[in-house]
Amino acid sequence: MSVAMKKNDQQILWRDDFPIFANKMNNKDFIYFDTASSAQKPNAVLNAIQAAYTNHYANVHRGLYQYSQQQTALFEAVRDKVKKFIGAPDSYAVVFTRNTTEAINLVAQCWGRTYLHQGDEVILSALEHHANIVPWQMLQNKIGFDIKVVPLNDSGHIDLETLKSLLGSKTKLVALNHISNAIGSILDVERVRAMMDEHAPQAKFLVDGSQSVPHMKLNLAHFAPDFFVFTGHKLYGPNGVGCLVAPVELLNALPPYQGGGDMIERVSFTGTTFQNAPARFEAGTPVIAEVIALGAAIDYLTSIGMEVVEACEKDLLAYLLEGLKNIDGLSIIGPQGVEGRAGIISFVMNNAHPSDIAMVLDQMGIAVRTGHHCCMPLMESLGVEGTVRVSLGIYNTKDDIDLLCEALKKVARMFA
Ligand code: ALA
Repeated sequence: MSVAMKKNDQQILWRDDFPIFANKMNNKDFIYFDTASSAQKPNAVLNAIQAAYTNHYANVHRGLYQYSQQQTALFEAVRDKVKKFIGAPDSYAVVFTRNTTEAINLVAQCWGRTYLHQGDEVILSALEHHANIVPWQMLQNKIGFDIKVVPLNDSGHIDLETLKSLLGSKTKLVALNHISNAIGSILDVERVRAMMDEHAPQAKFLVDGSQSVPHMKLNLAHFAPDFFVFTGHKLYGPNGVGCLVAPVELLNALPPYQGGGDMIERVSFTGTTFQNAPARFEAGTPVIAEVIALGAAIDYLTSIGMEVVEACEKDLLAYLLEGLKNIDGLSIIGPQGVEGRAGIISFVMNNAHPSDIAMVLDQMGIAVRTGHHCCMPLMESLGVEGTVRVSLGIYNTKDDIDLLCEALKKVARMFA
C-alpha cells in the first residue's frame, strides 16, 4: 500500500479528525499508543453523540411522536451497519450489550447455563483476556464441566495442533480471541472453523473480535462463528456499547439475559412471554446516543475503507518493529515479525520495570499501557510479570514511532 509508505501523509489527515490531538500531555505533543485499551474518538462520533442529545432526543421503541420515531430509526439502523461492516450473514442478529465483557457473560449465562453439563468440555487458550476466562470459570463452579486450555506455540500463536488434538465429542464450546490484546497474535479463524467442522461439529465457536474489528476487513461468513463479540470503544466509538452477533435462530432458542422493559412480549402475574432476538436480550432503556455514535464510527471507518486501514497499520507496524530492533536490551514478547500479528507489541527491557518505562514515556507526552493487560495466565505462561504494550491506531504516524524509539533509547541509557 503506497499511501502509508510516504511518511505520515495519510495518518496526519486522519489524525486531524481527532480533536484530542490538539492537546498537550505534560506540555508535549500528545502521542497515543494505547488504542488496544480504548481508541480516541473522531469528530464524526463526537458530533453524532451531540446530535442525538440535542437535535432529536427521545427514548426509543416507546413513542409515537416524531422524535422518538426518528431516534428509533437511527438506533435500529446501526444493527445493519454492524452486520455489513463485519460481513455477518443475513441470518445473524446484532444484540447491543455494554461491551465485550457483557456479551461474553450473556453467552455464558444464557447459552452456557442451558447447554453445558458435567462432563462437557470448553476449550479456551492461554492467550485469552480475563473476560473470556472468568465467566466460564464462574459457570464451571456451578455446573462442573471441564475447561481445557490450548497453550501457545513457539511463534506466540495459539497452538492449533494441540487445539486439534483436544477437539472431540465432549467439546461443547471453543472460545478464542481473534487478535491477542496483549501480544498481537492473529488467530487463523478459518482454520479453526474447518478443524471444528471436522472434529467437533456439535461445538459452538465463540470469537472475541475486540481487537480485530477495528483493524482489519472482516467477513464473518468465512468462519461462521456461532457467537461473535466486540466492543465499540476500541472501534473509535463511544463507551458503553458492544455487540453480540449470532445466528438469530440460535439466539431465539436461548432464555433471556435480564428481565425488564423492551424484552417482553406480554407480562402478567400468571406468566410472561418474551420477544425474539435481539430485543429478547436488551432489557431496559439502552444507551441510545452511544449506539447511534457507534454507527457513526462505522460510517467513518467505512469511508476510509478497512483494507486501507489494515494496509496503513501494517506499514506502521513494520516501521515500529524495525525501530524497536535498535533499542538496547529490548525484547519483544510474542510474534517477532509482521506476519501473523497486528499492531499490538508487548516488550520488556533489561533492568527497567515496565512501570518505570511508562512513567518516563509519560513525561515525554507518550501514552502506552503496562502490566498484565487483563491476561494474567498469559503473563504466567510467558514467565513475565507484565510488559510495556504499544498499540497502533489510524492516527499514529511514523513521526510518533521515531519519537517513541528516541524515548526508549533514553530509557535504555537511564537503566543501563
Ligand atoms: N482489554 C483492554 C486492553 O487490552 C482494556 O487494554
